[in-house]
Amino acid sequence: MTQIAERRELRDDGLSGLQLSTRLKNIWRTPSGFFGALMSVDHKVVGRRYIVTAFVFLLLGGILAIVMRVQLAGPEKTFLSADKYNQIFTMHGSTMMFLFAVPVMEAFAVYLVPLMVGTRNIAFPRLNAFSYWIFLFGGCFLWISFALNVGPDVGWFAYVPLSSLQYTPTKRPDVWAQMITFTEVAALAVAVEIIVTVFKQRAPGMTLDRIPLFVWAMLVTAFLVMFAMPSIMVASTSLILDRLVNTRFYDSSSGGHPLLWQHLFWFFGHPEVYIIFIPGTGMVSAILATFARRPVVGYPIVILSLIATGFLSFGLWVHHMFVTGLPQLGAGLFTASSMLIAVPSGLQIFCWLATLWDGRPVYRTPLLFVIGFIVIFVLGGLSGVMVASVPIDTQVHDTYFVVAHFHYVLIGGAVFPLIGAVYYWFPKITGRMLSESLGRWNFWLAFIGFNVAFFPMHILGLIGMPRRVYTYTADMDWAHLNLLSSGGSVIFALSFALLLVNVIHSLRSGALAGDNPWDASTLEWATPSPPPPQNFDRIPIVKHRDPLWFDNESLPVVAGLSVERREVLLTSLAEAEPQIREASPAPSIWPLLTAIATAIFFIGSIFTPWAVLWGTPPMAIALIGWFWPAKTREDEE
Ligand code: HEM
Ligand SMILES: [Cu+2]
Repeated sequence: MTQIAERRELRDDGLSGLQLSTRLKNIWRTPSGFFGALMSVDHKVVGRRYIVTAFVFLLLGGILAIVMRVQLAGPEKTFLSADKYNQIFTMHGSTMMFLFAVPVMEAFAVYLVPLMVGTRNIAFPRLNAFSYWIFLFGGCFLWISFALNVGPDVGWFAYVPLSSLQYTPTKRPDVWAQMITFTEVAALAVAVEIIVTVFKQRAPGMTLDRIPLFVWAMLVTAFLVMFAMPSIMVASTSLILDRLVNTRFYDSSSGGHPLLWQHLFWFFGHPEVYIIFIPGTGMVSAILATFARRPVVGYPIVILSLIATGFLSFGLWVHHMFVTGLPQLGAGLFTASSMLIAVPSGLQIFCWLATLWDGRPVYRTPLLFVIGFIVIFVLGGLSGVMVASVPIDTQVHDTYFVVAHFHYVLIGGAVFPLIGAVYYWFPKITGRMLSESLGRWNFWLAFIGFNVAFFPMHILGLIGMPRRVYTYTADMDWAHLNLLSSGGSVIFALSFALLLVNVIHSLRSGALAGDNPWDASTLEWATPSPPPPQNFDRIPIVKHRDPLWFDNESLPVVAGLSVERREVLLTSLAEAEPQIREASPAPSIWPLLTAIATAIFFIGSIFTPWAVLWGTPPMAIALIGWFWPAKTREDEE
């Protein structure tokens, strides 16, 4: 304390524009060089890495999808063996769910949420870096195992007893189970960061009812992650224990129960689809407001729907288990709750339609993807309400009808908004625009390709084709529809190739974007594109839900933050009143080292329980390095 009194620290109110900007840049920048890059704790650097890595996994998962569709294009093809097919559909489903869909949404949040709430970095930036590394190692671990022919082959939900030691004595289910642990640790870390960033680091004046809808969506998602992920980590860890040290969690002959697996899995698995879909709705709301040229109709309704969806999503997991012989009352209850959740989703859709109706829509590529989303997602919702009914589900369970249904909701509900989001935020992230004409081609190929690929699967399911079969005979009459579906898949895949071409072309020679190319209303567009390391030279004061539309000339700002060290402004939870200036951690190599130690621990414990013992000291050492107190001044009021 005495030191502080001795010398006045330099604050941002003592500097002019350019001086301030250069000083802040120096304090907040990521160290240069390869080693420096490994130390980065900048949410934009980590977010970008996260997004690119998740898209690489989309590419890998997509290649597997095409490989499956080649095998199924005609009867009795021998392109893939049954064993390879099992590994491939498991790898496809697991990659898409755990390495693409959830991480990519979190990645966008890591990049965008701090910008949107007007702060300089995410909360717990080192944890953020750790989260990325752990996700990367988990993904590589799964794919390297697959390359070594120990890729999991028990389906993306790895049901026992199939995944038990008795029926699958290889290491394949262990690989799956540990991949889960990696990715869920990463997801939980990001969830905590998002919640704290939104609750404590919003710009002054951004009261709860001025938070952008995308941020609200990510906040609700973060809570879902916190409550859902532990369930599957418990499940996968007890599976490993059963397999490795002979516990009997899932063994009915010794008092365990195989259905315990299904309950634990789906208590996570159903909220999981909302963990993927709710961020999609946030993207949709952001894009719609900008291109309909008006705020989304019914802001409070949308938020309440998000929260209601979040709560309800934990009350319907048993609809995945209708054919396990439930008591009738239970089946009725879970049918009702499954249908109930269509209500808040429907409300949101009406709010979006009203926004379009009442706005002056500009049909640029991001908006096209949003409209594609509405059409496809509603179709997926319809087949969803169908399978919520026990008699229908009993009929179509484990058929291609279900494969059609969940691709409609997953790709319609998450991938379409996501590609729209790529077109929308790419200029902010890279400083360059994507080509609009390629974008239109991208959209139409995706929309047509998707429907041709997946609509016929409904019919295939209804005429009896089961999922997870590696081939079928000619006399089944499934050949034509399968061929059609495979053709559609190729068109759909081409649309992604076009996106890649567009991205590469734009990175080389795209038009420069400027700060706010779409004339959008939220704070991320108040920064240069791409944003500088400190995000904002001066922290804005928010007086309106759409600050850039209503305070357009010059945003009011707060002054008084240090320009000698990394500092963020903490504000109160509801009213966002300034409370305290807090130091924000500097770059560090320890998150990476901790992640390496953790990875060795996780992978080692597939082979021997002793890994838990010898795996701990390196982690402890890494954590001590991570938390070693640096000399920083105390936080000030
Ligand atoms: C190029 C686009 C895609 C195509 C052509 C495609 C195709 C397929 C096919 C044919 C199956 C069924 C395999 C079988 O039951 O024999 C399947 C399963 C699955 N797909 Fe996709 N898919 C695509 C994209 C996606 C995306 C984006 C996601 C998630 C976000 C996803 C999630 C899943 C899941 C969870 C399964 C279940 C795997 C299992 O049964 O264990 N797919 N996909
Ligand atoms: Cu469900």
